Amino acid sequence: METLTGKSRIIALVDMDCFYVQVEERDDPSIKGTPAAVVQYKAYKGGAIIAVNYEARAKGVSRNIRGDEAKALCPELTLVRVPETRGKADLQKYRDAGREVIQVLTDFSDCVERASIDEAYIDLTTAVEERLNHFLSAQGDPTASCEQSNILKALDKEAFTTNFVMGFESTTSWMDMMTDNEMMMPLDDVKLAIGAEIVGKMREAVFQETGFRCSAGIAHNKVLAKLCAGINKPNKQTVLPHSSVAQLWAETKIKKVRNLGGKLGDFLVDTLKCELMSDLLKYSEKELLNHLGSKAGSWIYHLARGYDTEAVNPRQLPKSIGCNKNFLGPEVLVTKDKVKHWLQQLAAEVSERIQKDFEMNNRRARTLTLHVSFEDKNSLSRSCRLHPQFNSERIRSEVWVMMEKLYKSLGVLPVNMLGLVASKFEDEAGVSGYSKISNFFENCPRSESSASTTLINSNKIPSSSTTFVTSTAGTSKTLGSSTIANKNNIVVESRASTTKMLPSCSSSNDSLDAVQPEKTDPPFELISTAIANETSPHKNPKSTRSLGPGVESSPKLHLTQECERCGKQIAIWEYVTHMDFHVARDLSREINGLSPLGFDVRPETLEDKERQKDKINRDKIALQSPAKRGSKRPRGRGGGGTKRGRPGTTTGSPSKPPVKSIDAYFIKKIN
Ligand code: TTP
Repeated sequence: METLTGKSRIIALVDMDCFYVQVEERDDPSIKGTPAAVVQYKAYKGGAIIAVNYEARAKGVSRNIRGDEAKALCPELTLVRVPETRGKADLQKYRDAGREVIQVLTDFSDCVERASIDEAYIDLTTAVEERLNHFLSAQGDPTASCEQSNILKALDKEAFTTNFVMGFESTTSWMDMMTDNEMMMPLDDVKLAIGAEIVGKMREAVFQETGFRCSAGIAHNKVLAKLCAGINKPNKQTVLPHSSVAQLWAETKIKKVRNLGGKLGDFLVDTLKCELMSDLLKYSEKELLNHLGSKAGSWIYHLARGYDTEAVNPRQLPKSIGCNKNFLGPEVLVTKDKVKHWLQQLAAEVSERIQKDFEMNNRRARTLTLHVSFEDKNSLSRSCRLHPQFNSERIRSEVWVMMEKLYKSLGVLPVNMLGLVASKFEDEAGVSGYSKISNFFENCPRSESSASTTLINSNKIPSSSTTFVTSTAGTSKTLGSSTIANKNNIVVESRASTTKMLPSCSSSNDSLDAVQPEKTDPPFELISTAIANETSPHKNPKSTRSLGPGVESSPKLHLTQECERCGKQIAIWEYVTHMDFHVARDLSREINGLSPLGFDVRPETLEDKERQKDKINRDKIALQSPAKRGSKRPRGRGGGGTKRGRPGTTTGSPSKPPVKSIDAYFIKKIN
């Protein structure tokens, strides 16, 4: 039942207010309180505005205009330019600032998912339950509902000064309503109130620790928490009791909802004629299943009623480190020399950042992916293994080797985007699925230079792809692949030679690491088809037929591996190809300004949920690995090792028991 309702979870989404401007204001306090905006590349019409503070917004300044126009609108406006290194925007200080915030959030829950450079989901369920039990056991009979009103009265009112409750005039009227109807008081709402108290403390701690203000949403799932966070800004938080979902949905356009910004949302709007989320209620579950298939249909049916079960995946580090550079109009790169120059700049940036990441997090990227977009709108990516002893020089030459190979097969085409992404991180200690699985292949030769190429059209994802695989004693080879090349179809040309499995996958991203704001949705139907065609040995008999002797008939060797992107069990010899597909799809979305997160990651069945839980547990264990515990993490301003005194935390010990930390924030109340 809980699977369907999902009301017992308390999820928060914390979103920093006008983040880049706040970072600049902290660097230069003289601009605080005055209109300010951050621009990138000031040369053309005063630069592209990428962040605007609320003082400037009040004067009509927005991201849609350029710096010069903004100045005309608001002459007192300060325009701060993003630093540039090697001829391109250098976002490192914003990334570091985002890390500082995440660090504070992890004091409150060990289930924090960094969702973008300035946003994170926090599963507060355990923290709330522990606080609830603390109150109940301190007050006698834990089942008596009358005790619940005492809990509400005991909450720290100071934590609610910037709190709003959807559907209620004020937080007080919500709480009064609950205490006046003690017998009817939904425990879920009491939990939300406790969650809101924790979030109030958490936002204050973020301010005390970093100097940054943020807003938050508190609800029973990620979709609702995300929407709520945007309702009252800046420096406010909004709670959504389940009873107010109908009100929210009556005001919410479908395309604004997380994961509905893309094709699935288009289908609901254009074909099912639903503009608002509440319009979806006119369809029965059966009708939605008929229109959308079981997975999307069921998800939409439940979401329309305010239910969603997607887990918060504890992840504080980006899955990939990458950067890119666009060359538009007259800047398009037409010569090899120019491409080489820019690739060297990108390689230098990536190697600097992965080196820093290694020092801070004790993990190494194992895959390097080159993304190239051509003027004719085609895009292409090529990956290679990163040598464990990577250095800047080595990366530069690897990148150029990949580019040369592309030139060899395609000729010299004008390039309008170059991107470089390091991904598939492994803990230095080697505690990873990779090392465990690779034990099955101990005797196999490994190729450090195995590479695969994926060429995609910028507007589509693979509609079909057939890969022919052979496998001998654990070594798998892709012998060839079908390729379809035209303007509307993507070419997936898999040329991997000797492959080995990797447990993780890359999600390429320009400036925001792998954690982009989730603005929109991937093309749902196409993705499903592509995954089905491309990855399942059951659905693609060609793959299984061509396996070497003994491989298919040895189920005990666990010859499938769960894809951490879509949760499917993938034949291990197809894992690399499968991951290439995800990379290609991510790139396609990125180019279209979409989220790298896929609808296909949504847990749907109980089995999916169990898998998700297992994964969370595994992730938690991984997070507590000795390598991680010993790693250095940024603290305080500037991301250095210094740390200000905080209640309940121990200097130099990044893995703290979260509850102990939380208790410290409530110390006066508890004692
Ligand atoms: P947002 O969270 O979208 O916005 P914001 O933090 O500036 O403002 P708000 O208070 O409304 O949340 O983006 C976070 C940062 O990401 C933003 O400060 C700058 C950067 N960014 C870009 O570089 N380009 C973009 O197109 C957007 C939307 C954001």
